Amino acid sequence: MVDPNGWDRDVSAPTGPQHSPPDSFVSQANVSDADVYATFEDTWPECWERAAELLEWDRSYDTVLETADAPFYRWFDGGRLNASYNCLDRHVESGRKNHAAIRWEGKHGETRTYTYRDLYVEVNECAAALRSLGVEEDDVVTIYLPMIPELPIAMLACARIGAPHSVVFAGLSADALSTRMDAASSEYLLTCDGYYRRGDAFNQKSKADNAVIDLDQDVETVVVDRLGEDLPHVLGENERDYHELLEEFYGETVEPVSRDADDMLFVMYTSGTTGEPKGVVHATGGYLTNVAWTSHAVLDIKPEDTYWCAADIGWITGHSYIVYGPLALGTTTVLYEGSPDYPDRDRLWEIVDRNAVDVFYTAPTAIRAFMKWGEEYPNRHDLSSLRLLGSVGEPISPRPWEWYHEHVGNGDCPIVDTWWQTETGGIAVSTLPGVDEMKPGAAGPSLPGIDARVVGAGGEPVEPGQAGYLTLAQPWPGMVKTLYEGDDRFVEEYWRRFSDPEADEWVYFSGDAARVDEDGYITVLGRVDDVINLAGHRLSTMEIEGAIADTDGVAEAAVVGRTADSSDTEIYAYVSTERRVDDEAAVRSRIESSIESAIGPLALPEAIVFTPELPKTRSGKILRRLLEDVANGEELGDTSALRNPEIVGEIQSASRE
Ligand code: 6R9
Repeated sequence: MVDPNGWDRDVSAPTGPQHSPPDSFVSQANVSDADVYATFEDTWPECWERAAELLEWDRSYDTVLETADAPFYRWFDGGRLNASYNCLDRHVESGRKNHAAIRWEGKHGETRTYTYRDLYVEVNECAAALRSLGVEEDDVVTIYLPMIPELPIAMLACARIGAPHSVVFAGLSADALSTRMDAASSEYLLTCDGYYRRGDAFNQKSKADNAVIDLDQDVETVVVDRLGEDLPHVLGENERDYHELLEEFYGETVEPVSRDADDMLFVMYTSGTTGEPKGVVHATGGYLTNVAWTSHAVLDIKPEDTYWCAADIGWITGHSYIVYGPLALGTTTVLYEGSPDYPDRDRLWEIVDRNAVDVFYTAPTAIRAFMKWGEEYPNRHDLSSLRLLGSVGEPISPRPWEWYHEHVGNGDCPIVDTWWQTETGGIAVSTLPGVDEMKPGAAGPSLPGIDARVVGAGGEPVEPGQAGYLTLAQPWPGMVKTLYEGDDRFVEEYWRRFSDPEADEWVYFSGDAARVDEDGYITVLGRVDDVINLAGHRLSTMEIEGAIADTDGVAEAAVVGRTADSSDTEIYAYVSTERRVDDEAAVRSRIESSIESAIGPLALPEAIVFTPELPKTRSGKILRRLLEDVANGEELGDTSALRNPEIVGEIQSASRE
């Protein structure tokens, strides 16, 4: 683990002027009473009942928080509910059946709108279809689909019948898919023939086929025909066409299965500190409560809004804030299939304009790209429908923050810089847009009911301005329930570092470094473990190193992130080969194809630097920290702990080539 005090380089301290939310925003905000912080603190954990009231429960819970098996907390113990019922049926029943639920923006010009009734009908048919294939309650269904309506439909169909879903990002490789299906013993797969990216047709089915071949279990596959004539495909044994299958269940309805609050809603694989992805398990009651509440209190979503989170459903942001949060509140959620710069760099603003989007939520990597492209693109469109902007996934430094505020928000939309993780399920640190001042560069205080603390190596609180480790000192409803691989790894990964099990005191460690100011505003600095945050994708350095080490001729590899000038993080790979390499280009391309097939193209390094040796401590540990400083062009600290200090100069000059 890294000392967080070396991390100040990545995010400049908040320097910009503070901004207050405009009165026009405050007066209409879902939450605008500053007392909410004190009330939640005084009444914790019962305060979370206020959030649970946003849902409809089949049976109300007996206890808000059951701590007997900490850190295996049970939220809303004894309660029962169904997530698909909460996202669909209750809106249909309350006279809002013709309200738009999903507005899909496909490849240029292609759009589809699903009312709540439409969505209800197709989710029911899909649920009936899944049952007919043999899916039972608690069977894990893997969904490997791009941003098409069938993706949230399949998720809600799973939720309806109590089958946890495991959505695998469509851009991941066949190997990555089969690893995840294997880990979850998943025997059902929903995928498609292919999808469009920047106007080109990509084959998805061939990746899915290769994944299934690798598995020991038999798999039933359902294939959505997305590309039609653009990419003809044939169906094999155990494969069904999605639309043909659904036709067999035309108009059929399926009673939503009442799930225990603690029953698993889904598993989401994410990168951890080892090469093995972690299966983060979320429970139905706590997760749905948490995402509905934060959608209401932080994203300020109203049922009559058109809301757009421009993320991919294949990651947690899309699960929580494209699908479950907004649909639980009965709003219209926009689903966008394409890229931000195709056919032109004003594509997103054109969609905001045409749909009169009220709330827009995206990632700093996108905001930095918009800034680079220039204000002429947002200026081409009427963005006056926007009321609130959000940012998630990485630290956002003051300059892009101000640009976003001025050129997208016209200077009068509050911005919420929301810190959270796959494991937190929902937003944990952010300003409340109807209550708090904004400080560009700082995410904000802990949300009401959350206790985020920045601590030193011994768990003691750090002084304001000092860097430390970001922890959550109290449980919260959206918290990871356990890891699919097992309870031991769950305790090890998140709780061991700062807890005192003897005293039954449990503190969650996020893996991030942060700083806190006098007002309790937290600036997140970045990961202190072996996870790289790359344009909103969480990647494990160990996983990439593993893929490189699998390449013929490679002896060892170390992968680090480079984040110069608060710009996008890039992957730098330092590689030593088994023997002298005459044809570096050939090894380089073998390394690249190994990474592509193990993880996917998103994990390809920006630079692969060959070196005769990697810098190592006397005990033989690779000093990644030092390589990180080399990649970032930092001053190198003390290299005396190295067994081979002479290698450093060589690596530095090779890095500059
Ligand atoms: C939601 C999501 C989690 C990691 C997290 C942190 C980084 C997320 C951030 C942020 C600074 C923010 N992160 N939001 N860093 N400011 N507002 O991104 O989940 O993919 O699990 O990544 O992302 O490093 O630990 P996930």
